[in-house]
Formats: sequence, C-alpha cells, structure tokens
Amino acid sequence: MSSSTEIRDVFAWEALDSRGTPTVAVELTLVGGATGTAIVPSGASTGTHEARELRDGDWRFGGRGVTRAVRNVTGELAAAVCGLNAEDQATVDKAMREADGEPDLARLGANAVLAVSVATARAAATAAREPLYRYVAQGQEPPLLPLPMVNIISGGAHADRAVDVQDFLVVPVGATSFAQALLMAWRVRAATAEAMRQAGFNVALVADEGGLGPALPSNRAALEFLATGIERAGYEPGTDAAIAIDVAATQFYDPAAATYHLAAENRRITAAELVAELAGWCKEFPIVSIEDVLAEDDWTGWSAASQELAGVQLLGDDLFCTNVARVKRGIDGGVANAVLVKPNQVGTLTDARAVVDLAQAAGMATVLSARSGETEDDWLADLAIGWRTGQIKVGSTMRSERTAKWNRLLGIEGRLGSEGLFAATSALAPIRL
Ligand code: 2PG
Ligand code: MG
Repeated sequence: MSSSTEIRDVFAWEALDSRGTPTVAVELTLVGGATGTAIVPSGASTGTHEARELRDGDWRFGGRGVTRAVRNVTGELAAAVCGLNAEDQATVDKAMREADGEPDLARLGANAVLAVSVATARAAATAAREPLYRYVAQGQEPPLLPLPMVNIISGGAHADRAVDVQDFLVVPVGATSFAQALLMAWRVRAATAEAMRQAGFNVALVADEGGLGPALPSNRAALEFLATGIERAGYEPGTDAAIAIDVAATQFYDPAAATYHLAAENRRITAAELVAELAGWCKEFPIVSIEDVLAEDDWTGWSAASQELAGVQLLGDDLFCTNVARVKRGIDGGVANAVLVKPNQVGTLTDARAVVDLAQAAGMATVLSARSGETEDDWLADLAIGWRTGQIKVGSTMRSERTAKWNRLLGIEGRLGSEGLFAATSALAPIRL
C-alpha cells in the first residue's frame, strides 16, 4: 500500500514573471490528496556559475518561452519523482539531479527542477498540516524573522543602467521587529523619492525591483540621495538606518581590458581602484554591506578586498552562486564574510539549504535573496524564517511580487507574537557577538 505522502502526480504550466517573461509553475499532488504549488523566479544579472534555465529559443516570447521545461516537468521529472516520499526532500532532489545528468541542470532546466523541488516541500508541509516555514525548519529551531535589506535606488541591469551600481538599499539596523523594519524602509524610500523629485528627477517610474531608477549623474549621487532620505525620514544614519549596496561588478567588468567600466560615469578603473573607491564611500556613508564588489571569478581581487573592507559585510552573490564548492573556496581563502543565497542559482532546495548550513557553520552571514524577475509566489519568505538565514533581500517596498514576500513575513511575525525572534543586527557580518 502506498503512503499518503508519496508523490502521485506532477502538473506544470508556463506562467509569466514580474517582467512579463515566461517562467515555470508546478502543481504537485500526493497520494493522500495534499497538493503543493510553486512558481520560480529568474535573474537579469546572472552569474556564469549559476544552474541553467531552459528556454525555448524560438519565436514565442522572444525566445524566452519555457514550454520545453514544462514538458520536462510533466515528462522526465515526473517519472523520476512519482512514487517517492515528498517528506524526503533530499531523495526527491537527488532523483531529479540524476535524471538531468548535468551538474548545472542544463538538460531538463534548473527552472523545471526548482519548481518541482519547492512544490514538493509545499505539498509535504500541507500533508503535515504545518506552515512551510515550520516544515522546512524540521522542528529543530525557533523561527527567526530576517533583517531585510530593502532596495531604494536601482541601477545596472535593473534600471537600464541609470548608474552602474545595481542596488542601493536601506538596512533598518535600529528596528526591533520585522514590521518596524519595513515601515522604516518605507519612510526612507518616500523621503528619498521626495528629495529626488525636488532635484528635478523623475520618480514616477520604478525599476524592476520597485526601486527608484532615474538616470543620476553618478553612483555617488545615488548614495547622497539615499543618505539624505535616511536623514529626512528622521533617522540617525548608521544607528537607525544604514546602507547596503550591490555593486554587481561582474556586469561592468571588461575581461579583455581587465578593467571595470563605469559607463554612466565614462570611467575605466582597475580592481584596486574600485576597491579604494568603495573604501572611500564606506568612510563617508553609513555602509554596512557591499555585495559583489568585484567580478565573479576575480578571487585575487576579492581576497584583497576582503582585507581592505574588513569592517563591513562583504556579500558574495555571483562570486558564490549558491554553490557549495565555491563557498568552500571562499571559506578556505578567507574571501568575503557573507553569502547571498538564491535557490534558483543552484536548482534544488536541498542544495540551497546545504549552502546556508555550510556558510553558517563557518561563521559567515547568510542573506536569502529573491531575483529581479519574481512572481506572486511567497515561498522565499518561509525559507528565510525556517532556515534562519538572518537576512533577506526582496527588492523595494512596492510591486506585488515584492510585497508578496514582505506580506507573508508580516503575517507570520504577527501570528508568532513573542515566539518569533527578530534577527536584527546580530545577523550582519562581521558578526558582532
Ligand atoms: C542580485 C539580484 C537581485 P538578479 O543581483 O542580487 O537583486 O538580481 O536577480 O537580476 O540577479
Ligand atoms: Mg547581486
């Protein structure tokens, strides 16, 4: 007799993400009738070492259709996972990896695999009559509400390269709850928008993640507007609200010339010069976290940057690509002190969780992150709490694909009451105990 948590059926369809680009949606049904759905996100500033999405490459949706990935879900992946116990996530994920056969999941598509992986956890949680965040915590730890870093100004691939640095974010370091952190971010965004409007910039249009994205004269101008926004919102810079940036340097690295090309400022600089510039910004602005300071494979430059910028959280996104081997290399080489975790960079929940565990065991901070192409699905919020990542990055305080995650976190925090712990600044690296 089959168990009620065995996977019985996997259905998939082509849905659209927040950029209007096709993505994979899955509904998975267990023998006992419990179901789990999942829609997966997609990045724009993707790293070379990410797992591979499968796209159709034909006339539909400018080649971005995912009908082949959808067919792989209902075909080969369904064949691999039907009959397996959904409560055994590791076995389900392993079966999909074996069915694909490629380390980067390029054959069946990481978009197809991740959708099944998340839907499996959802269905198992439903069968266990538990919310997803409790189910993925496996009963071991009390739920931890993450400290958010919230996008206020966008550049790079998310705002038509208005400035070169991709994200200017606020970190509400003085908040004592998640709800308060979000309110603080809202106020900083409003005050920053007002300052920009007064300076004659267009703030009516928002970037891919809901941030402000006017064509500013320089990266420094963006920092100045954000610092002004923090002060005008009535916050003490660095004490109440601090700044994080995602340089996303891979995006403007020119390998042929081995330089970083700040196109918006018409400058070409070396890795050392870029790091020196970042160090200067850290002296002038209340910056607590810098992501992707240098290009994804510049381990030597990253190593030097880790010395130069030792006082702040140095967060590896393209550098680590949610990949255990790359995070191990970072740990061994003392490169970076925090890991950005994006489940779709690796393709399965089991592998993403392994990265969180490895990083935390080595004393690194972890930031769970959405992608610039997101959906209304909110599973990321539950993972942040259940996996106790301590920090989360979802985008700005507007656009429904962003607020879906914030709203889920707000609801869980409200329901948990005093049982829910807020990570606050203890989540930031370098960890100050
Ligand atoms: C990043 C993410 C999210 P994308 O670089 O950190 O902001 O962007 O999903 O485009 O890779
Ligand atoms: Mg990034």
